[in-house]
This record gives sequence, C-alpha cells and structure tokens, in this order.
Amino acid sequence: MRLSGIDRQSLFHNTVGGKCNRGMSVVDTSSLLLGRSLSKDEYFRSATLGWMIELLQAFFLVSDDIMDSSKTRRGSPCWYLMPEVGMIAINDAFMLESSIFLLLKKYFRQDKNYVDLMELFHEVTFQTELGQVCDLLTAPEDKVDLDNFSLEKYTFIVIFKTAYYSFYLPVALALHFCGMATEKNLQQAKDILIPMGEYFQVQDDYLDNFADPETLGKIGTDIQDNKCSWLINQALKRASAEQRKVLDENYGRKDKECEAKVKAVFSDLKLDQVYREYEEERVGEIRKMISQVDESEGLKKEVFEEFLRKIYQRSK
Ligand code: DMA
Ligand code: MG
Ligand code: MG
Ligand code: MG
Repeated sequence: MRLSGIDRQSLFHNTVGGKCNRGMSVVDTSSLLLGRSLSKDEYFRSATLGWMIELLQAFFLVSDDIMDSSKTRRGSPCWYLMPEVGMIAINDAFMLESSIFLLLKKYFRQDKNYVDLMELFHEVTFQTELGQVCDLLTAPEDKVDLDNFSLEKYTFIVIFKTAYYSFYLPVALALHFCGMATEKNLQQAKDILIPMGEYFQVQDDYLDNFADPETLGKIGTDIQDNKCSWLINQALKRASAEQRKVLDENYGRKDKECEAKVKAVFSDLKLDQVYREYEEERVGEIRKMISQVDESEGLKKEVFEEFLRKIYQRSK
C-alpha cells in the first residue's frame, strides 16, 4: 500500500528525530544476549521490532502532546500544531499504532513467537494508557488541589505511563526474539527495568523544569498543566507555610507569571540539588540489583548496565 502525502509526513515527523534509545535497545540487547554480533537477517528482524517500539512511542507522543497542550517536541512544533494537521493528529496517532501490527504481521506471522509478541505489545500499550489516564486525572485543569498529590500516586503513574513501554518492552522483545523468554528471565528483567524506568521519568520531570528547552527539544509544561510531577511532590515535602501558599496560588494556572513564581519556589528549595542526591542514591540501588542478576538462564548483567549507562546523568 502506498502512503498518501499526509500519512507519510506523519510517519516521518513523528518517528524520526529522537534518540531512538528504545528501538536500538532491542538490537543491542539481542546481540548481548546471544553473545555475538547479529547476522544480517537477525539485525533486520530485531531492528524491525525496535522500529515497532519507536512507532508505539510516536503514537503515545502525538497524543500526549495534545493532552498536555505542549508546543514543541524534538525541536519542532508538535504534530497537532503543524499546518493543516490539527485534530487529524488524533487519527494519525491511531494509524501509527496500527502500523505496529501491520509490520508484526508482515515480518513475524510465521514466527512461533508471533502471538507472544502481539500480546506483549497489546499488554504494554494498555499499561501505558492506564498510566496516562492516571496522569491526566490527577491533573485536572480546573481544580488545583495540591493535597491530592503524593509520591505513592506518582510512583504508580510513572511506572505505568513510562517504565513498561520504555524499559521493560525492549528487553522483553529481545528475550522473545532470542528464544530466551523464560519466566525467570522476564521477571528479573521486570524487577530491574521498572525501577529504572521510574528513575527515567523522574529525570524527565526534573528536565521539564530545569533543562534548557533548546537542548531538551521540548518546552516544559508540568507546572501549568497541574501535573503530579516529582518536583512538586518534593516541593510539598519541604515548603514552608509561605512557600506552600505561593504553590497553592500559582501551580496549575495557565499563566507564565504564575509559572515563574512556582519555578522560583523550586529553585529556593534547591530542588536541583535534591534531584542530584536522589539520582546518586537511586543509581546506587539499581547497580546493586544488577549485580545480583542470575545469569543461569542466559540473561546478562550487561543488558542492564548498558541501559543505565545510556540514561545516567542525561541532559536530554
Ligand atoms: C510521558 O509523560 C509519557 C508518555 C506515555 C508519552 P510526559 O508527558 O512527561 O512526557 P513528555 O515530557 O515527553 O511530554
Ligand atoms: Mg507530555
Ligand atoms: Mg503527559
Ligand atoms: Mg515530561
């Protein structure tokens, strides 16, 4: 089937231009698991699985940017803000998702893992959507109530909206691809990659406020969007009565000046330093978990070391 102009543009605008960490992880993990470089065919097939995660990511980002009223993504305007796109972006998001299953059928229909791979994509998609709906429901636009936030809610949201599809999925796909998807290997992968994904979303929340949008490729929206982010949860733990009042009166308002007042409280509370301490502690714990991985069924510690290396102290 030939893609018409607009679908082609959606595909290019939304699937290329990112870091491709998720997609490449399938290829790199497969090679690590097999302990050798991949044949041409193995490379092609694992890269195809990798592109499917990038398509899933594109689907989530196009819809996430609409729901979060974001302005830019990967240094360009969000897809729904492009000329002549608008709310057609919603259907484009669905088509990006559907294309995963077209590719899966085209290249993996004959594979004995076909159903496992398909179920994995469906399951992880559902988990992400569950995370997204909790993210949105804890951030009502018209009702700011900071008492509604908690680190427990935060942890639930980020595990579901980010950790499953960004961290568990690439390794689970590679395990299936290499014929090593034993229950034990999948469980060990989950036990490490879910906390790692949680840490990754804490970084995302930190960068939303503290990074240079030029480097990050996107302009932060969490404060104006009333998000139950890592930073606001840390601020609530530390704020004086006066600072709390500023947060109550200015968080979640669609107003640049209100946003600036919240940012000032975040910086007075030295949340950048709090974040750096959190990062060191969390990374220490994750490294410890990695050192305890049981490699008896073919899983390799290096798989996780490589993931951690890619995200540690990231600035975008
Ligand atoms: C990201 O949450 C989650 C998904 C499923 C895209 P977010 O809105 O913080 O992401 P970003 O900062 O990239 O908009
Ligand atoms: Mg967003
Ligand atoms: Mg979001
Ligand atoms: Mg974010």
